[in-house]
Amino acid sequence: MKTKEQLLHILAQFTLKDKAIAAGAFGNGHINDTLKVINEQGEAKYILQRINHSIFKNVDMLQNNIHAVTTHIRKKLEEKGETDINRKVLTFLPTKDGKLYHFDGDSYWRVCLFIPRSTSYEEVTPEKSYEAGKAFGNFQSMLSDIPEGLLGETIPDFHNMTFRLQQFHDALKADAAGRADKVKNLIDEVEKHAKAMCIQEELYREGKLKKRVNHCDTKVNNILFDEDGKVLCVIDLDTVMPGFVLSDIGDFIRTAANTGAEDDENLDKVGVNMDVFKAYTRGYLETAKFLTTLETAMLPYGGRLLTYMQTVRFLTDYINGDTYYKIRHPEHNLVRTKAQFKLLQSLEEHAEEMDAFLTQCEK
Ligand code: ADP
Ligand code: GN1
Ligand code: MG
Repeated sequence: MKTKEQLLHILAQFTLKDKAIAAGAFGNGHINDTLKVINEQGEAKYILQRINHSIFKNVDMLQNNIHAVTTHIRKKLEEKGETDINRKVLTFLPTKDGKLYHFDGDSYWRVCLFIPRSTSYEEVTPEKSYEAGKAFGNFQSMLSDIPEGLLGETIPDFHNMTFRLQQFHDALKADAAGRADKVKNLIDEVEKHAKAMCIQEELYREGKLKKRVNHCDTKVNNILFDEDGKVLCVIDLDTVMPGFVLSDIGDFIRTAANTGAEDDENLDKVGVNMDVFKAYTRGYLETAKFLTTLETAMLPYGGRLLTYMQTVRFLTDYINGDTYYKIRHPEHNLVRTKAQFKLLQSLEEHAEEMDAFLTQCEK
């Protein structure tokens, strides 16, 4: 990591109103480095992020996407007569030479306003889940009329299950870390589920599913809530891009409707929290009015799909020798894989109950 002086020098490249005096690590993300920036009065004023350039290879596209998305949403909020808009959409600050990011010779940096009196959670109550459902449905609705072709795929094939399985098979073939033997049972489970988990791509080819602009990382901690438990803002916009709509219910169910943690070592704790699932679905259906009948019917499948996809992605990274996700110990990706797979099993056990709930919602 950079020294304090280096970080302050990076911050000095941006058009900040307040003088930055310190920046410290913040949040639990697996990809970028996020820092909270303090002013002379000790108040949090900015978020500084080092973009993970080995994952987001086209930083221009990435930052142009984010600029287009935040500008579009800001305009919608203004048209609706919303107040306190700087707490309801992220505000990125340009550099002194008018760029959307700063390159310091080896890393790419960006700065946005810190949203005051906001909190993100790793776990939510059904009440907050309902609010989150409405927020993500609304986020997708606001972006539904963004001009086609304006947003690029910041990570090509990001939520393409067929592609993720291809990467998994490539990892198995190379077995770079010599770990494949050790995880034979998990590999078998991945294979058993593979066909059923690739139906979105098939339905798309048949013209039955369309692509929409999605957030594609609707983890529970990518929402900021205010003091009253209401959603202020959807954050972490790196992966907002065209894809399949199920992504944005799937990742929330995967992270918020889990009675355990994403990397729980105690698998007995891992399982689906049906109250959180139901609350999210109710909220989401209220604002995601654009859904087709087929997409609506597939919402519970979205939870299983994203949990399966994450199982495959963590296992692939474990087999590759931990080259993608930040890890806190050598077996972290394996622990994550097992916890995700346990959640998948629980989601499968509750599939009928989820379908029945959906039918009831539609009446
Ligand atoms: P990552 O890619 O590392 O997940 P995020 O953009 O999600 O990065 O930020 C990590 C955490 O920092 C979030 O979960 C949230 O708690 C906090 N955070 C991010 N942006 C802001 C902001 N503008 N204002 C307040 N808190 C923020
Ligand atoms: C990563 O950046 P973060 O921690 O919100 C990942 C997501 C995964 C998630 C698993 C760009 O998200 O796709 O679902 O970890 N982001 C990227 O927790 O790969
Ligand atoms: Mg995040």
